[in-house]
Amino acid sequence: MSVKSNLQKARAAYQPKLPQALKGPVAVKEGAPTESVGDRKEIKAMFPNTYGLPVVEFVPGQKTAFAPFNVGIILSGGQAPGGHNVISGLYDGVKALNPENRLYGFLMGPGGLVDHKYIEFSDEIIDEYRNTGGFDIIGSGRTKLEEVEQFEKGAEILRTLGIKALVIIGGDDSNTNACVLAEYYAAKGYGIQVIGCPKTIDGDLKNDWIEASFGFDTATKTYSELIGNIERDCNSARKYWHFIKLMGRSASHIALECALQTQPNVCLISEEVAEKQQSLDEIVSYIAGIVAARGGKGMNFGTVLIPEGLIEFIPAIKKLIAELNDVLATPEAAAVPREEQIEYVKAHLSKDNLAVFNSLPADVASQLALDRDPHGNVQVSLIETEKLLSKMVASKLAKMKAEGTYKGKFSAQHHFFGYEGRCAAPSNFDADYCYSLGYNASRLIASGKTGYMSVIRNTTAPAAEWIAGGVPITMMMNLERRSGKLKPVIRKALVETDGAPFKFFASKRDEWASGTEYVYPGSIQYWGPSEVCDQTTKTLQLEHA
Ligand code: FBP
Repeated sequence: MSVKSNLQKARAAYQPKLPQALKGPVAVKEGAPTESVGDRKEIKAMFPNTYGLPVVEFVPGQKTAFAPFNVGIILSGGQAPGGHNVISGLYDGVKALNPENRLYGFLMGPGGLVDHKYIEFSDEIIDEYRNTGGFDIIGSGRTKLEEVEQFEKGAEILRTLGIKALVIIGGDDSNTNACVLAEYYAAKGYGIQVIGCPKTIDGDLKNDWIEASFGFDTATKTYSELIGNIERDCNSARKYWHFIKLMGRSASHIALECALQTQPNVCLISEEVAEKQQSLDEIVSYIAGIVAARGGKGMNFGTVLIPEGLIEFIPAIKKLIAELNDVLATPEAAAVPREEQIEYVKAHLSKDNLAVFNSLPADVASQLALDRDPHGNVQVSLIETEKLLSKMVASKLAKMKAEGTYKGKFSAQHHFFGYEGRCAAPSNFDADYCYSLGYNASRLIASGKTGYMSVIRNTTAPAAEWIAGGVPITMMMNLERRSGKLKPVIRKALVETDGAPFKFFASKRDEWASGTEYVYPGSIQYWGPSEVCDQTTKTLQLEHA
């Protein structure tokens, strides 16, 4: 990196805040044995060495001398702001335990572990990346670590480098794999610990113990800045309806948080669509109704937020995807040439699902049928739901016009915000939170833990009051159907329609639909009054109010 922006230069000097308990030597306070969130008997049988471990909390302790040890780290899955700070926190944490300790980074995700591609971090490398966005320090990847051969290849390089613990930074799937790896190494008696770290802008890796996955704060603030700017343009020109799709593969936390920050005219929440068993037509009618009502008052403009994963939550399409996943999971399907796959799929779908499949626009249907990520998920970021919906709204309005129930004008603009926020320079919250997660991971390693996720709680309080510790990953698991098989996975946190953030939104949305109540959050600020620079997300505030 040769030329740096002035912000980068100034930001490099920022010293992230740590919870009080991590500022000196720590002692471990252990809770009671834990149980998984579901399918306890089965999960216990699958994880005999890492099941039932206690939740741990770090409290101030006595200074202890540690013999030198080495640690490895992997960035897994989609980028999220703050990843570099997890690494710098871990680096500072292991060096504080013993300056001879070494930290290695495996390149381009879990694949780097298997292929033995790595670097050793130095002060120079770490200092270059402190408080910066992105994962480019070592790169990330979506290779799924699940085969014994991969585990053994990993163990080979970990032994060669004298690594006693591996930290995997990832979302629900990657942390599930971290737990499987921890269990494998424990069962084999390899003496290699594995620690997970909760990352994803999607915000769907959270539960009673994980208050937020890192990156959610910065990404939603970045999208909200952009949405606010669009709203202001929209309210100035008064001639467009802006359809904005927001990343978040499954859960609608990002869309909901952005709605809370910017007060758009419409925000769809996939989980509500599923709960109310809404059809695509009902969703379109809902939006068209709002467009018509505003048009009736001469307001032919507005803003619609659409969660990326919406399509998968529409019950009829959800059923179709579930069957498609099973149909596509067979070796026979894998052998079918790509150009013949649509016909193959059609020949193997049940009658009802085939009817739904045939009713979809051709590009959406082929997107659902063809592309999967390495975890078997539909690549919803490639489906242009914002265009699909606006097209359908336009035809509904044309019909309403013909019937005399709509008199306005409708012209749409489309946007998709995802990549714009995944590598933004971390907000103060993410910079502090991530640094603390990494530093905390070094303490979990030093206390001999494996199969744990690094957790920092009480995050709506000032950083000094944050609670640091670890939660056994098995505690968050249940069995789910993936690629046609029941697998142990971390339960994904979807938006809860009886939760405080959704309830607040639901109490306001009619007002926001009929009026023009836009809020313009502006860009993330790193210096200035605390109420501008250090605010957590509205979601976190409402959940902890
Ligand atoms: P992770 O769950 O791995 O953090 O990634 C989340 C995400 O940003 C989703 O919001 C999005 O659907 C997906 O990654 C896109 O990933 P890719 O760019 O690899 O297609």
